Amino acid sequence: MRKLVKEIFDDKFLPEGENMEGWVTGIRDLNNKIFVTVKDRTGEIQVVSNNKDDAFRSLKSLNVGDVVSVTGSSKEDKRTPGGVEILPASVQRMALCETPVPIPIDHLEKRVTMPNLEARLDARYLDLRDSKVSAIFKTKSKIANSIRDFFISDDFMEIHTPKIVMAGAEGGSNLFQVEYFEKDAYLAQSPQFYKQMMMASGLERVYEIAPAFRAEPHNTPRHLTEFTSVDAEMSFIESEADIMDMHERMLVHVLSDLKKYVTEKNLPYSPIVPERPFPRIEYNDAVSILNEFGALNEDNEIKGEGEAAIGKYIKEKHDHEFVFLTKFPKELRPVYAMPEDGGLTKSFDLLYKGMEITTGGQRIHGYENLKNAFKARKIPFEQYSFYTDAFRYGMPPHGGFGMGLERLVKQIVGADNIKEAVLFPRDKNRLSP
Ligand code: AMO
Repeated sequence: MRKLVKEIFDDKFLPEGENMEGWVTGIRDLNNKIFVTVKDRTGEIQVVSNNKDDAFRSLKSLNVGDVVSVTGSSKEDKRTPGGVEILPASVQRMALCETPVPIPIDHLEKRVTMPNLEARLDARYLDLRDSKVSAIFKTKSKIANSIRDFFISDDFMEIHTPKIVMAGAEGGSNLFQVEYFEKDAYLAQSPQFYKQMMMASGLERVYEIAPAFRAEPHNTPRHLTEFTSVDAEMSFIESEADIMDMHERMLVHVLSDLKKYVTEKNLPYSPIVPERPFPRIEYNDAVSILNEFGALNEDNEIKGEGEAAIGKYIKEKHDHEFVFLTKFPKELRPVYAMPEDGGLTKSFDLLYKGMEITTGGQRIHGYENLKNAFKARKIPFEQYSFYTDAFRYGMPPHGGFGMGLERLVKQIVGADNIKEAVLFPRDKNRLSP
């Protein structure tokens, strides 16, 4: 029966006749003695043999990357990682790893310089054999689970909305058009319209974790053409502050869960569990601060560099990694944002370590108000009746947020590029694998 490396380490022992199975990660051949490391999903163990053993020749014929089954006994040795090594009785190659490999996989743990990202993405399955890389996806999976836990415990219901849609929710030019029989359709930029329509359904609190698509022509470290959008929408709010409170609680839950997880799994980062409430700055005040630093571009909009400067300012002033930018000017927000006096809206962005990870706010819920907002922007209201009709039959005050999962993961693991946080990322040039 197969024993996992962790079980062998825990028991300090591989019972005779039982085997371990995994990938060869390293071979040290000293002619009359050979050391082979084999890794499974739980850890890496050393197999040692000398030239008098039957298994010696089989071990000698292995390539790094091969899949093997090793049967034998074990010996405790404090000098080896895990404190146990395997003395093989037989070694069977279950699958060959062809040579040369497309990216270096020898001694992955000790990979000194990482091959370039594009080469790694082309051979992602091999790249993931590096525990530093797989750690990112363990983290992402753990975060997605914690988000679900949070929403379930807060009485939110998971929904699944269409990704082939008739119209974009976020405006702008970054819509992917698809041929849909005789019609034009688009890939959904956001579940915005649908999660809002659910507010007229009586279900009150919904969330979705699903792909969203944006035709981003620029290859930047923070944009993908396909990303995972974590969306929430809830009814009967008093203002956007209710949404910010809920979002804070979600992130505290996620980061404290993750803190325990990284310790347990020995992952190479240590997230800080944020104090509540998170710092909040009104958008226009942030603009003034940035003007003082000279960190704004000429259109006076807070973008990448401005976000980084605000993040730094908040870290220094409040020792906090998060900051809400609130009360965004109307012209920077989509039509559905709830307006407020002074040309502002009841909407916010959340920055984490100097990068936007979330947008949210209160939405317009009055049918006539929505109609006027469409008119003011010269958007043809009738074309959106599939959405706006939901506001005619009892739409409660509501709001929500959309958070980019990969942006959150990128910031937690400290990756330079958001593509590090996607198994098989998509950008303008990459459609494969
Ligand atoms: P927004 O367009 O700001 O808002 O998107 C919400 C969050 O999604 C992430 N994001 C992206 N991540 C990677 N690559 C991209 N190209 C990309 N575009 C967006 C960001 C961003 O903060 N409907 C609103 C949300 C709401 O108000 O509920 C929306 O989509 O982290």
